[in-house]
Amino acid sequence: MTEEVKQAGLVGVVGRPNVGKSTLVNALVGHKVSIVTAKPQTTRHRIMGVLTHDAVQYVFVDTPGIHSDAPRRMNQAMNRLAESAARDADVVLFVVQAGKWTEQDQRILDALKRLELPLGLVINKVDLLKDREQLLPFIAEMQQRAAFAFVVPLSASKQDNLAPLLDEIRHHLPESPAFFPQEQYSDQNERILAAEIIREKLMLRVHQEVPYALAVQIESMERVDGQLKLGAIIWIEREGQKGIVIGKGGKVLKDIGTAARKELVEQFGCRVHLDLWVKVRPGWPDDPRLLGSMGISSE
Ligand SMILES: Nc1nc2c(ncn2[C@@H]2O[C@H](COP(=O)(O)OP(=O)(O)OP(=O)(O)O)[C@@H](O)[C@H]2O)c(=O)[nH]1
Ligand SMILES: [Mg+2]
Repeated sequence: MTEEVKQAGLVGVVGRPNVGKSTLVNALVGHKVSIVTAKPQTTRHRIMGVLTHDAVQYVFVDTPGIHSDAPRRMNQAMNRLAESAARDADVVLFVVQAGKWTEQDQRILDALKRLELPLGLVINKVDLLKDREQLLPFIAEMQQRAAFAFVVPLSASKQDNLAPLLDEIRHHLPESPAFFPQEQYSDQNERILAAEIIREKLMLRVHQEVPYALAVQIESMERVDGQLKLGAIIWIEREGQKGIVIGKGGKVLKDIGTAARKELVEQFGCRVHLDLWVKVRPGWPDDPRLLGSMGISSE
């Protein structure tokens, strides 16, 4: 039974890289809508995760982590994406790590305050605190920094204390019909979803050696006799990175393909045939055309 949605709105999820924004959105929505890795700068798109619950539709907008050291076009585009997602929101969640405050956090907070929108503070990763008693002074310190509409300490990865956050958010969402059909939990099209799944497996496997200079582009996608046939290009910046991504006898690329295919089968619910190619394009993170074709607008 679906019940009529009476309240709906956009919830911007903003913070520095690696604080757990995507983990939080996935946990709140109850589906993996956004990829997660232990490395900063995992999210590159603005991704909507939708939760429809108790006559309320929450549209969470996951964003790339904002970072001030952004010399490349791609990084600047990511920062702008995050800023515009915050501007368009009905309520903004500023995500920080429990017990940790950096200059980067301060800069983001200063920018968010200027938006004059309801701003909630999410203190994530409380499970990492050695001593829970550290939490109260940290909350008090945060409340000195801004007049937050609410403060919720939680653990996104342990799914601890999520319900109180939804409750707080609900108070700031306008009366509105639903934006998305109730069963829909993401706004991503299948091409981006497929590319993201492959990029996650790639990052998990070779990020150490090829930091940040990785991108995945779906070149072909068709359904043939109930099977999804995908052709994807892995873009790297330098010829020297090819050997790392492909591996001895093609082993690394094969493992990435196997891991990606497994998750693609789960997500798309059908058999999947995946072809991966590795190509070199020097300076791709500065190439507006390639960024555009990957759904990253650099304008
Ligand atoms: N211990 C702990 N780890 C967490 C928690 N939430 C997220 N993480 C981990 O933190 C790392 C970063 O998580 P992401 O969700 O990718 O972080 P993000 O803020 O989306 O990062 P970017 O997309 O790079 O900006 C991953 O290794 C997560 O598993 C938490 O509540 N507790
Ligand atoms: Mg992320």
